[in-house]
Amino acid sequence: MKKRWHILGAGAIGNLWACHLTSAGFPVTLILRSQDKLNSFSDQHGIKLKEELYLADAELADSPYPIEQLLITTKSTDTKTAFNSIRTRISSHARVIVLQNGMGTQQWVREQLPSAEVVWASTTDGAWLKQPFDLVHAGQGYTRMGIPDQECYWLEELGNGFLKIELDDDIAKTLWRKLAINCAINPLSAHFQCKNGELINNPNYLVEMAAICREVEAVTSAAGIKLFDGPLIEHACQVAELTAENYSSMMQDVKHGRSTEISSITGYLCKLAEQHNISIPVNQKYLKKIQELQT
Ligand code: KPL
Repeated sequence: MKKRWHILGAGAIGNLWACHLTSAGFPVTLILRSQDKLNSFSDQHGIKLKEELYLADAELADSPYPIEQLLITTKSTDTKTAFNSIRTRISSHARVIVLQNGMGTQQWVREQLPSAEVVWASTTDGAWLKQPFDLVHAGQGYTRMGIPDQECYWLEELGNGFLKIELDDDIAKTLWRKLAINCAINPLSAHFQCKNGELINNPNYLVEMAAICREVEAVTSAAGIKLFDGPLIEHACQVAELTAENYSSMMQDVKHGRSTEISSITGYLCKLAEQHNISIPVNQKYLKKIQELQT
């Protein structure tokens, strides 16, 4: 019998991974936020995806069962509160995967669990929930995962479901690349309330995107991080083109009045810029604009 995975964060990616792990033969438990959510889960006992029902269990954070394997898919900005709500249940030698946008929380989780194996992960899969536990896998991507400067043999066990998984021996760089692209696309699309594709079709937006990219490169090169071979703006434009018809996660959060991940995306970059004494006024401007929308 394979060991159970607990999933903290039952948004679209958490649901998608619950289906993947179930299809790979793991028992899965979703840790839900409220009794209402738990009641609505209990009606179907699983997650619907493409006419199939993937059976899983669900519980609240205060359930007594110990956690040996934990996948964290909360929004990066919710991580600390969610983690603290189950902290006493997590075994000190647990296997943990942190699969999120943004940066900062991966290091934080590792510090909280010094004897655990904490894997960092980044995905390009696209998914959304039609309603709770009724999932659409909108874009087949891949998930890269690894532990910085360490091998992790058990990750191979995870590859038998339907998602594409790649072991990454430079996961910190992968997360940086994702962060750089998110800095370029997310705040602009959220501010202008537009699809990703409009950022490259509207010359005024493109000028802003290019300025953001130059600032990101100034910070990463001061911090000794090599992003891409070519300029960041080229990669950001490629992603905007490939996802032209999509609304970024931040644009959707703003549209629905939800909190955004700006503090662990542009906010993380701005903190690093400050440490290196680099001025990044365009990123600062959008950090402030998006923060203002949330207050
Ligand atoms: O990761 C994304 C997001 O929306 O958060 C991008 C790459 C911008 C695709 O929309």
